[in-house]
Amino acid sequence: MQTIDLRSDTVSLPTPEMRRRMAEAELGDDVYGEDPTVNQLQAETARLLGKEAGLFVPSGTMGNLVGILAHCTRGDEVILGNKSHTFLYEAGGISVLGGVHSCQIPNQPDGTLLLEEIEAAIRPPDPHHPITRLISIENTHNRCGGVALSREYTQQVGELARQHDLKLHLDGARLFNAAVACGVPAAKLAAPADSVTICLSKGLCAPVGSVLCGSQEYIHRAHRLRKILGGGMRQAGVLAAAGLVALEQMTNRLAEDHRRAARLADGLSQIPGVQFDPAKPPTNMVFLDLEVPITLTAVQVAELLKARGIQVGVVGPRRFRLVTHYWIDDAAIEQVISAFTEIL
Ligand code: TLP
Repeated sequence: MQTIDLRSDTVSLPTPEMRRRMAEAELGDDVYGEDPTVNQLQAETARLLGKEAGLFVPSGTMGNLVGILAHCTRGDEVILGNKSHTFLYEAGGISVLGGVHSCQIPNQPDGTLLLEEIEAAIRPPDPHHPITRLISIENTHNRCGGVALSREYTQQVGELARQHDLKLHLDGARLFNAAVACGVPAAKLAAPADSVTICLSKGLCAPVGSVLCGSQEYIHRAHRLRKILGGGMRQAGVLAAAGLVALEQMTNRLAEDHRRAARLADGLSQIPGVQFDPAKPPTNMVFLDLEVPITLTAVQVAELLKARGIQVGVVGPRRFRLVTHYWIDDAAIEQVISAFTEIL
């Protein structure tokens, strides 16, 4: 039985073209800066995001960690959302390894942080306090349902950061999804940020890797931090080759995943007791809750779905996350709707 895996877009396998380019990639030792394919990926990502330089890292988690540590030193503070991936799901790395304190502000349902709340969180110069150094935002925002932050909002946060002499980091793990949803190039969404991490291995299907981008000088610092963390890779061009295909061929098709997420929500909305939060999937994520008259728990439903070859993310006692990606086609969406309908 072929599995329909909606747990995350991270489960997406590389495309045949990626496997071919990986096999044929020109390689060198990237710790010496000599892997031409890695260099090409870094330059191409930086160009697409309108930044001076890029750094290939093994994961989005390392991209954010290196990205934040390249701005902050021990005792500095980053202002971030209480639902941000960095705060919730990166094992506290910025504190554990960098001694960076975090100030968590409530994420609004649309993924934003209120500007007045950011401003109020900026510390006065007082030896009792950590030193506010950085603001970090996320686009699309995972735990807020895959919502995209607008260009205007990001600009406002960027202006606020500059007014207070702070830096802005953007966790753009799914920035290309946001670009599609907002109808603007990714570079425009990244422009107000001093640094941005994008992931190649989520909706873009590459097997491994993220790229952190920023100024030359910033990436120079980040490069050293990546080495400290053990992220200096050798013939990494074999991975970067897939990343190049991701940038060339996969960013332009993400609207398909968004369309399928919308169809999935539409089909599931016919089932009494199924509720959506947000009400309409903004990008490739569908968050749904089981309400009365449904009595089954999310775990029970997930088991019944699994027996039918469907895997979903359980993110609460009565809550699921379903993520569409390249390997989920229209037929799979209809199959998932039918399976949920039968079970519930
Ligand atoms: N998110 C994963 C899980 O960790 C939750 C997922 O399945 O969505 N930033 C954002 C916004 C992310 O969603 C993720 C991964 C990361 C960073 C980290 O990327 P990786 O998994 O490559 O370290």
